[in-house]
Amino acid sequence: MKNLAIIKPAITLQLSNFHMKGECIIEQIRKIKDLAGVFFDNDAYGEMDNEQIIYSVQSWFPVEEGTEGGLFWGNTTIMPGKVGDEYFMTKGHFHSKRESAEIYFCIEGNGMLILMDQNRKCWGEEMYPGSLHYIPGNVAHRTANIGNSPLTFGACWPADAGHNYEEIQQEGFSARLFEKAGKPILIETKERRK
Ligand code: M6P
Ligand code: ZN
Repeated sequence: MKNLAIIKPAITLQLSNFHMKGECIIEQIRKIKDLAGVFFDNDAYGEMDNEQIIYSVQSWFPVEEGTEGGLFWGNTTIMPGKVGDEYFMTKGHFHSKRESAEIYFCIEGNGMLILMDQNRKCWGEEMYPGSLHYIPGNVAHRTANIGNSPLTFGACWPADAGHNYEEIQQEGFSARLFEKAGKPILIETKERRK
C-alpha cells in the first residue's frame, strides 16, 4: 500500500443478511448428495432429492490459508428442514490446529450450536438473532437450523485453524439433535467406530 493512501474497502456486507460483496469471495454449496454419512437416518436420507440444498457458505480469505496470525470471515445459511427427525445441519469439524478458537454470531433464524469437547462431552447453545458464541479451542462444532426459516450466522476464525472433518466423519459427535414432541433435544448416539 502506498504511504498515506486512503482506499475503499475491498469487501462490503449487506447489513440485512451479512451477505458479502466483492472480489475473492468463495461460495460453497452443500447439497444432500454432498452430505453422505452426516445424518442418522440413512433411509430418510436416501429418499431425499440429491440436489436439495442444505446449506451454503460464503467465505472471505484475505490472506493465504495457513497464515499464522491471519483471520478468515464467513457466513453460513442453513435451510429449514429435517432428515427423518434430525434437523438440517452442517458437517461439523474440529480445527486441524486443534487449539484454535472461533466466534459465531447469529444473524437471522433460530438454531443450535452443537459443541463437543475432547472427552466427547456434548452440549448445545441456542442461536437467535444477536446471539454471540465463543467456540473454545479443542471443541468440535456444528450448527443446526431448528426453525421454519433459513438460519444465517457469521463466523470469524484463524487463518491457520484448518478444518478436520475426518474425525467427525469417522467417529461422529457423541450426540445428535432431534426433534421430539416439537422440541429440539440432544440424544446420545453410540456411533464411535474406533
Ligand atoms: C462457519 C465456519 C466455516 C465452516 C462453515 C460450515 O461458517 O465455521 O469455517 O466451513 O461454518 O461448517 P462445516 O465446514 O462444518 O460444514
Ligand atoms: Zn470452525
